[in-house]
Amino acid sequence: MNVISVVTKPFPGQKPGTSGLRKKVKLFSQPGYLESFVQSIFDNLPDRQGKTLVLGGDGRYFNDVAIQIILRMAAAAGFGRVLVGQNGILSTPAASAVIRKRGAFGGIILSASHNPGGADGDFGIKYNLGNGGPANEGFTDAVYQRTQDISVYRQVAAEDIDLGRLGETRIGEMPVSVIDPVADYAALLESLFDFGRIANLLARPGFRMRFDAMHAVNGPYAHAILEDRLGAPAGTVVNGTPLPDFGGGHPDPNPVYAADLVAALADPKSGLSFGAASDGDGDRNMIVGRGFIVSPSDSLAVLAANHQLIPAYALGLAGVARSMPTSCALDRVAAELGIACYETPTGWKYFGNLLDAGKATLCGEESAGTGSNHVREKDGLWAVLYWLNIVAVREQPVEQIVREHWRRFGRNVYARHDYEGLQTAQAETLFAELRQKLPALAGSIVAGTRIKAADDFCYIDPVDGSRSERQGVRVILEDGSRIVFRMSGTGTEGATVRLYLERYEPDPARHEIPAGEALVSLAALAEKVARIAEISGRKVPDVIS
Ligand code: VG1
Ligand code: CO
Repeated sequence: MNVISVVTKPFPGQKPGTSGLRKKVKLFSQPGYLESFVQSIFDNLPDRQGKTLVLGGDGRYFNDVAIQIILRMAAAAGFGRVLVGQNGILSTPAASAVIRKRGAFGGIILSASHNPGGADGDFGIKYNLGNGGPANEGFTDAVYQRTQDISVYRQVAAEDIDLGRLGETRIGEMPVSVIDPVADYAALLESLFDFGRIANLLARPGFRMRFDAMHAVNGPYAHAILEDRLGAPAGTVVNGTPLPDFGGGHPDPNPVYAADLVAALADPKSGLSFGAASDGDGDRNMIVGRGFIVSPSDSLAVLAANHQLIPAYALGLAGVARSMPTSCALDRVAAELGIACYETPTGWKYFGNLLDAGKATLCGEESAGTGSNHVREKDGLWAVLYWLNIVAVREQPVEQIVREHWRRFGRNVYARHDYEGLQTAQAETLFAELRQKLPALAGSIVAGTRIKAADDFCYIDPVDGSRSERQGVRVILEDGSRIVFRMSGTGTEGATVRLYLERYEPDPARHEIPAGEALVSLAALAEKVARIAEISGRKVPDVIS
């Protein structure tokens, strides 16, 4: 095999964040940038010789170019085979499913998820282990170390291969299988849910669903599963053709970026009763009822509380897990079920050990990512099918299901405020001040409210004992209300600050009050504590979800 060694240099800042390395396409496409990072991954996989690697991405701009580069490098690195999604496409949960089903050594997923695409947008890459889940911090730190002293990368001299044709081909001497990106994943989902019942629901005259794929990767998956297998009428899936720039949109399923879907469900003339959307790489979801948006933290709690209705989970949940900023609605369900509820830092990589060890069956985050032990990633279409299965069995609209849940468990009123693209220096000042204040905050009275505890979340993994520090500042009030501050680890421009607000409301008569209203005083308290508006000059957040 004709392996060429190319001299390269360390590029600054190749440090993976919450979910892999995300940077502007302009940075990623400069000579040697992607290559240095990929070689740094391979250099940390000493046992890769002869093994199988899975490769695919969300189809964004530069996906096709990057796939060909990585194939040439995988061949030079001695992999035995690469399984690549047709046209270079694999949603994040589908990649996880393929890695697990085919017993692959690991996988590379090309995605910047919800970040905008196109030539001026973002690109991203992450490595997943043989369990199908994102590599842990130990691994990503080691990759980052390697990027800082790398001097050479290796590739085979070979032409681009045709990724449009399914079947076997080669690059250099290494076999490459171009696989159907949907098949393994769809079969897995079919094994978890009651497809017969969901199909009946979709055929009911009074039930109309819309799935907005936001021009991102889930289009082909939603077409195949919802329309072809489950018989939803053609047109159920909208924006279903993946585009390299996501049609100029922002494939983040929240009330701001999926405003069209929310408006359609709010309009009685649309006849729609169930709406759903997913993000750039298909791992997150939004569920919308008629004129009613389900808060992601509530969605997770509802899934857990209704597990007995789902074939795959009917026998019980081993435990559940949520990220720290996610509301405690899940904890209340776990307490009633008598199972453990784990609290992890933000990012799916922290759920992997709990899932592998059989400690948790369902996991989720407030950012609309939910999933289970069927894969090791969050899974957008899985959540949509789970909800459809619940609606099919309970024969109730989405809003009623959530309101009944609140009546039973109380309502964890919740909101996340995102301040996007602040100047990095401002955000750093904000967090430096906040962290400095922490020791004095606990026990003090701010705006007439006593603060019970204040800390910077530190996680000790219950399976391998690893420590992750500085995972978000928590301020807990005497009545159990919480304010959390975090710096986003997925953005590529400036710094995005997230503020999370949560207050428990047991009184059903007060469940009608909109979250914004119910959280006004908590938001004011947050401003007193952290001075986000004052420091940044931003009067209101860019996104409230
Ligand atoms: C955000 C979300 C987090 C999620 C991560 C990756 O991270 O808050 O819950 O796991 O995105 O999701 P951050 O660091 O920006 O808050 V995805 O679907 O964009 O890969
Ligand atoms: Co995503």
